[in-house]
Amino acid sequence: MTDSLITYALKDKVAYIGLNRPDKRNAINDPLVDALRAAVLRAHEEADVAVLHGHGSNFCAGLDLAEALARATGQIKPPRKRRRHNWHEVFDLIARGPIPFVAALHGAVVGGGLELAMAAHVRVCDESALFGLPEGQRGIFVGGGGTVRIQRVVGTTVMTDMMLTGRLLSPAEGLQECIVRYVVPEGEALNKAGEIAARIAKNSIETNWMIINVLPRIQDMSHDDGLFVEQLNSARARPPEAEARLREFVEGKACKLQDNQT
Ligand code: 1HE
Repeated sequence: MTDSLITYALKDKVAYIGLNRPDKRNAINDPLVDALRAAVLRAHEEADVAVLHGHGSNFCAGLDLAEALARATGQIKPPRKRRRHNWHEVFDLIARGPIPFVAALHGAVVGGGLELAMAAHVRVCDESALFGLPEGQRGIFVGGGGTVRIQRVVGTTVMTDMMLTGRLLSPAEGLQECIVRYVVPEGEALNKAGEIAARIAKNSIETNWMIINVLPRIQDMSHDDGLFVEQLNSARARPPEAEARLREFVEGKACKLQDNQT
């Protein structure tokens, strides 16, 4: 599927979803969010892992500021009834859906673009990446789940600094703050993300689901509740796929952990 705003390709069990509005630096407007939702739901159905990337020289310049201005000046009418913010809905489909997402980042990864990236489970960037939250300069506030998702990863101090100063973080700083886990030479982020996705696709689908759905929920729980939920899930993880995988190891047919090095 290639529509004007989002590209979609399925390779083996990995769906590649590309933001495709390079002339506007992949800024996110409502039609792009709608197209992203359709692509994510399609990947949920037919892929075991997805890679999120941006076409052109940037991953994403965040909220479409022209659309935001049109909304602020009443050229775009607000909906008659309140409903869930469409970014929250779509980013949560990524973050808490049935399959892991790997983000391949380069160029500007700012504002809502950073919020989108942080909805992915593994993030890779190349040396051209710059991470920022320039909402203060634009007179707006984060609205794509950043207060929850970004703040939990980088902490209040770093996020407050990013928002108050609008300073752009380098790939090395991104690594230090766990915004990304891998930094690769310029132009290599998509390849690396594809490699990581292919590896994740070899895992049990059930364990992948638990990793991305149980871990963030336990993070919000008390110690006691967390251990309880862990027990429920580890008990559930056994048959039937686990049995086959455990047997494979016991019979010496499983791949060695040394093969996992990147
Ligand atoms: C845009 C946008 C956009 C570019 N909305 N149109 N985001 C920002 O504050 C980032 C704003 N963008 C930039 O700072 C720069 O564009 C970039 C550093 C990303 C790239 O610079 P550059 O020199 O490669 O491109 P450019 O010349 O600035 O922009 C090219 C075109 O993209 C130009 O349009 P044109 O018709 O004049 O060619 C720009 O207007 C357009 N463009 N970025 C709309 N963001 C739900 S809360 C989330 C809150 C936020 O996301 S705040 C962060 C907003």
